[in-house]
Amino acid sequence: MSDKTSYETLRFEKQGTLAIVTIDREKALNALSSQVMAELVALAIELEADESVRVVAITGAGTKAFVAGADIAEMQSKTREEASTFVIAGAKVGTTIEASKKPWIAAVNGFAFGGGCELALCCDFIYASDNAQFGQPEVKLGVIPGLGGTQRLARRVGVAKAKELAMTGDTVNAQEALRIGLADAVFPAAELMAKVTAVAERISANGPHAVAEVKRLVHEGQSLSLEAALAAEQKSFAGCFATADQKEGMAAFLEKPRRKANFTGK
Ligand code: CO8
Repeated sequence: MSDKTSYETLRFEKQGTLAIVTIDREKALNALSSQVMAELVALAIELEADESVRVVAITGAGTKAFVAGADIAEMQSKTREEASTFVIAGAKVGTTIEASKKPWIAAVNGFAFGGGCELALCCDFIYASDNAQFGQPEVKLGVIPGLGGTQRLARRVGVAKAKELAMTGDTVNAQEALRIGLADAVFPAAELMAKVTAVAERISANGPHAVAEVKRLVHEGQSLSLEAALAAEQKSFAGCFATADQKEGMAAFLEKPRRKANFTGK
């Protein structure tokens, strides 16, 4: 695993089985430049290959912003073709996180606007600090959300609420985000990373193959019929019985005295 010097716009650290990725452009409120997006994909691929990492959290440097959007200064002069390249680079970040076998938690520690809100939506769930704010203000700039704000947001908060947010560009605070299902939990800012670490530890104690399958099935099921999605779940359930983790998990439960399972992800 490379160290933080490999990346100019990101920092990361490992706390046990949790990798914490920090977008590190505090002066620009951690805006997503092409460089940030390329580095995020490269780091995500590195973390995927690292068996000691079971959960990834992503957050923003400083106390003000998670990510205040895609980099407006970089986008301003783009041609249609250049904008297409830019948005495809953003899409790659989203699909890399979604295709990861590891849970990604968005630790939203401030503004999550535009591409920042959309980046959080690519993660498996969103924990927010009580000073967080969410919004899709792209229409105020004469553009639309391009990293899933018309799609992942609608799937998460419903069609009408997504339209309302993306048409008005209004922002919502953490409590409202919680109420509409955009944030999954809200904590005092000082406690956010401790809560993320705690949930990551609970997930890391579980069978990695099973956790990865939950992620894959829920994600893929969004674009399948219920019948097809349930069939995929049944196939995956049976497949678990060909893993060492199933043998270990059930043996550990049934042993007297009962013991904690020691999962290997095999
Ligand atoms: N891009 C570039 N720089 C930014 C961005 C941004 N999105 N947001 C803030 N900054 C910079 C400011 O320009 C400023 O820089 P400087 O000090 O050099 O002038 C610095 O960060 C601090 O910002 P402010 O002075 O504006 O700080 P405030 O506390 O007054 O305001 C706000 C904070 C409310 C967050 C304000 O900065 C703001 O409104 N930012 C823009 C929010 C926005 O419109 N986001 C959407 C951008 S478009 C987008 O995300 C498209 C997504 C789809 C792209 C698909 C590919 C990824």
